[in-house]
Amino acid sequence: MTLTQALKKHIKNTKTFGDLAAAVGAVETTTRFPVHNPSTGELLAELPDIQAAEVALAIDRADTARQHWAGLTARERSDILWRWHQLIVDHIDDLAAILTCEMGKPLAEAKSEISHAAAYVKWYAEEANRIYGETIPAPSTDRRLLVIKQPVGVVGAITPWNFPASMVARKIAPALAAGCTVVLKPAEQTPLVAGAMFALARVAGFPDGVLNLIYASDGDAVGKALCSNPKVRKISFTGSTEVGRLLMRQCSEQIKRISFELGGNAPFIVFGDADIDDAVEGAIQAKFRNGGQTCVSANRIYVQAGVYHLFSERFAERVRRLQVGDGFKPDSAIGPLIDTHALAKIEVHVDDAVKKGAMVRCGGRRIGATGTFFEPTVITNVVGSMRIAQEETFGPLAPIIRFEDPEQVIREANDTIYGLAAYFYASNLKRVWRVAEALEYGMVGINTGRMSSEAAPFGGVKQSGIGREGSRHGLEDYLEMKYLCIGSL
Ligand code: TXE
Repeated sequence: MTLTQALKKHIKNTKTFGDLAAAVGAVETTTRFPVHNPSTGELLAELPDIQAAEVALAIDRADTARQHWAGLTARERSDILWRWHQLIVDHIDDLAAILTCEMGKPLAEAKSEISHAAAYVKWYAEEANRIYGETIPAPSTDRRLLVIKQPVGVVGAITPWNFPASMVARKIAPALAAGCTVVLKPAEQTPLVAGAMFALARVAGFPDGVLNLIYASDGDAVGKALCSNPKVRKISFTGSTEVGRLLMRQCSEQIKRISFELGGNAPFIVFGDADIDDAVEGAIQAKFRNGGQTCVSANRIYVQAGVYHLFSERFAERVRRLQVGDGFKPDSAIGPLIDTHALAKIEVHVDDAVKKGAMVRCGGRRIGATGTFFEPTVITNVVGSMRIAQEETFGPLAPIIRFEDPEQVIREANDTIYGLAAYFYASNLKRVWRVAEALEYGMVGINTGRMSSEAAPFGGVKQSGIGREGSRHGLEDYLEMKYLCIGSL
């Protein structure tokens, strides 16, 4: 059976884990949990539901493989990463189809995510060769002072369902390039594309034990097993701030290294001097990509009074044209929400805003009885006391807030526990610098609604996280620094 056939079988026929278990290097067990297609409710697969004892086995495997992997040359690790990258590119159609099946996003977006995932693997295949140390001018002639970089060790990685392929690549590729071994637990809603990527990694030639996959429905149990095991030296997590807090407490027991990418509440500010058509397109990108289920989604759209009506009209008009439907239909721009909890949350946010005086300009309701579809929604007359202005909605709901004073809007934009991404549109250069520097966020998009790149550091400040992913900074998070002092020369 070819790999492509195996992957197709994995999602189409495999109601039991079957022959792909060996191919993906996943830990096996007898209990199963189901994976459903959110567009149709169809059962896609039943996967092994790993418990704590089996997590310990996976950690042992990663720990045993650690010295061999770290002992290879950077070039050898890089070559395997390159092969993995090429295999991901070669199987983009299958991987995208698996992703759309289990997560629901439109096929074109799924393909773009797979390309993005491949770009991370390529980037870190290159970076693997550039892990440099330092020499330090010594205070006396009989000594030499050096700094070398070494892998952190076994990494526990936990990923979410909203970008189930690119989050896996963004964590695993730098870890492997640094010489770490990995135990990954993908989100229980979207484990299949991770399995497919692991299958390709096996073909690429990663040695046994370097990559270990944990399929599990109970994130809490796996999290505890990873955090409490002294062989795991670092936890890399993307998900909710609530779980991030919990993991941080658990990691504090053994002072484990952590990288966290958590929730956001991104402001998107349109100043009076902005190009309004550009700002509308940027807001569509920043709000509705992935159906609004992104941590960098524009959660609060502030528009200056002079252009408020013009922007709101054009934006609502553009949103009305967005088609919602099954991700496999070519005209679908927005797929389903991930589950019924997400649907319920967005309905609560709409109701709360309407009760407090906001106006629904378009959308506002769930669609149909099958699947978890919600109309793309624009709400105006929003004020800071409404839940949509304070909490991450994580869905296709765009609240528009009017403002007068540029300094006041900066204060409001910063008035949140989060600090991941912010966006603004303006043309005055003095304003551009002032606002870019004043926004308390890890990433600021200026006259753009899209900024994620493998070449740039992605991550947040405040309660949005710790550390950065992507770029050379993302590699540093998987390296320890060791100071060497050579005496008696
Ligand atoms: O996240 P969880 P959920 C935000 C977004 C969303 C909310 C809830 O606002 O509405 O979080 O989403 C694993 N120990 N983001 O419930 O629970 C879980 O199995 C260890 C933002 O899906 O944090 C999955 O693999 N792990 C975010 C992963 O954590 C645990 C993306 C994420 O699940 C665990 C997703 C535990 N106790 C949601 N509990 C982003 N930054 O993009 C769960 N998990």
